[in-house]
Amino acid sequence: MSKDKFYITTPLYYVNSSPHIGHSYTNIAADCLARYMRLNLGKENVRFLTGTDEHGQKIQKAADASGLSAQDFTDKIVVQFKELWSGLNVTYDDFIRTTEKRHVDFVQRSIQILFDKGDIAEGKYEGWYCTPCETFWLDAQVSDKACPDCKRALERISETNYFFKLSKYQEWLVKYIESEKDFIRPVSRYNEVLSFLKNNRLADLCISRPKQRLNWGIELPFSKDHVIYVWFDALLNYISAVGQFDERGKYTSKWWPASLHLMAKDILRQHAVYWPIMLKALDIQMPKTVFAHGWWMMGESKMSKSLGNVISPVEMAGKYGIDTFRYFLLRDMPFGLDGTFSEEALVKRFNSDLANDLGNLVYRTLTMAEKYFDSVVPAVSEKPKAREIQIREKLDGLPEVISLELCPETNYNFSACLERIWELIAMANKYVEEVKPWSLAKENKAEELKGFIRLLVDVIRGVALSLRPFMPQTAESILEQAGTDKINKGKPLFPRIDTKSADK
Ligand code: ME8
Repeated sequence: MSKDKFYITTPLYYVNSSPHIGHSYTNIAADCLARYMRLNLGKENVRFLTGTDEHGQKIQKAADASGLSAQDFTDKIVVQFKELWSGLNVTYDDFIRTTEKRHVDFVQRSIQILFDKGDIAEGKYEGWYCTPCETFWLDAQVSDKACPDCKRALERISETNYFFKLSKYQEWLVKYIESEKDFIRPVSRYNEVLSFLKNNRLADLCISRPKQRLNWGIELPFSKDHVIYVWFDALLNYISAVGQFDERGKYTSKWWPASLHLMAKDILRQHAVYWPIMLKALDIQMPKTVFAHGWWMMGESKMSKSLGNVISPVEMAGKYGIDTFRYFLLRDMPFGLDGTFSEEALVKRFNSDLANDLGNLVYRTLTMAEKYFDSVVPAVSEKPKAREIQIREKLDGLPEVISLELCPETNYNFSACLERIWELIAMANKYVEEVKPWSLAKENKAEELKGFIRLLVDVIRGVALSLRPFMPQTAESILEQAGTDKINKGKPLFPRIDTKSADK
């Protein structure tokens, strides 16, 4: 794919229970980048894919517990994901479910290609299995019959299965990663994967499950007794959604290779080891970047469905507003690091960054334009003061600053972008205090007052334009109020939350 196209993906989330803040984080980040790229490259050159991972033992167990068939259960939960994304203004271009025919057919074709070329072979598996993680473990990796990752009880299994020859491609993968510095980001994760690959021999990957143990999955085209391992099925979505194989097994797509696969660090290994090897074996190009962000924590633990310590994004966005929620997630935790979620921290940011800084600047600017100029936006000053020139320089530089922060080299630093925008807001608010426009008015300094108000209007317009990918509703609302020659002041954007009475 050329540089003027952008294809971004999120993980396909398991539908074993409702989405939480962790899932909304990845999708809001992806949405922010997709919106940003649409503004820069044109809507038709951006593809944003999300969806749901619906096969496997974990889903089967959740369906059993709910008393529904697996299909009915997934049909029910998938609605919650779709509603959440529209409720958070997440503008995906395509939503793929791994139970859809387009995906099922594609997966069977892929696996047949790999089988025919000898990269998949039958073998015997004897060892441990962790159902919540859907992961096999060897005797040597296990103590106390507990999963080395999640510490929950393992099951002992012995069965005939099919194995994908990961080991055959290990050396190639090491060389590839070494030659492509942008392939895994951030750098800490790059180093982690590389050192794992250099210090461990990859075991071949068991890519089937006997139907007697699990039949909720895609059937192996060359064995009626097996379904395909959920990870092998799910990863292929990134290509099944955007292209197809021709009769000779050559893959073609308008969008592939992906520009960016987003996820958290929990599933980096699948994306940075299994996935490139699967693609290589299928003779398909590598994605440009695999980015693993950090975790939202609750105290000391990761927020997770299986730990049951989740906070509902629907509740947070409902209570504080969609853009407040988006702002908080993108601003509070640098992309790539972990962070602790707390409602208290969210309210604090609301009151300081949104009510005091942004909301205040917009409201006071529009109020002054209304009061002093009858809502008509005055002309730019012909004799700007040094401080005004400085503020304008900061304003004019914003797009460039943001473009430098939103790329793999700088780890898609949403937080830094917002920080830069807020520096401008702070400069403008401070300038209002310094200039004291009410005294300019009193002293009849009309020219100065005009230039001053025009500068502020330009600042809030520029802030709104820069905020479009991050806080789309807020940006639109500011532009509706201040975007044209005639000001159209609305209500304050972020009325302060009274924490004292909220406590009571
Ligand atoms: O792993 N903090 O699905 P999943 C930040 N189906 N992000 C979090 C998070 C947290 N506490 N918890 C979850 C799967 N996430 C597979 C993926 S892809 C082909 C198959 C987000 O439902 C984050 O993006 O467990 C993480 O990688 C993903 O949800 C895991 O979602």
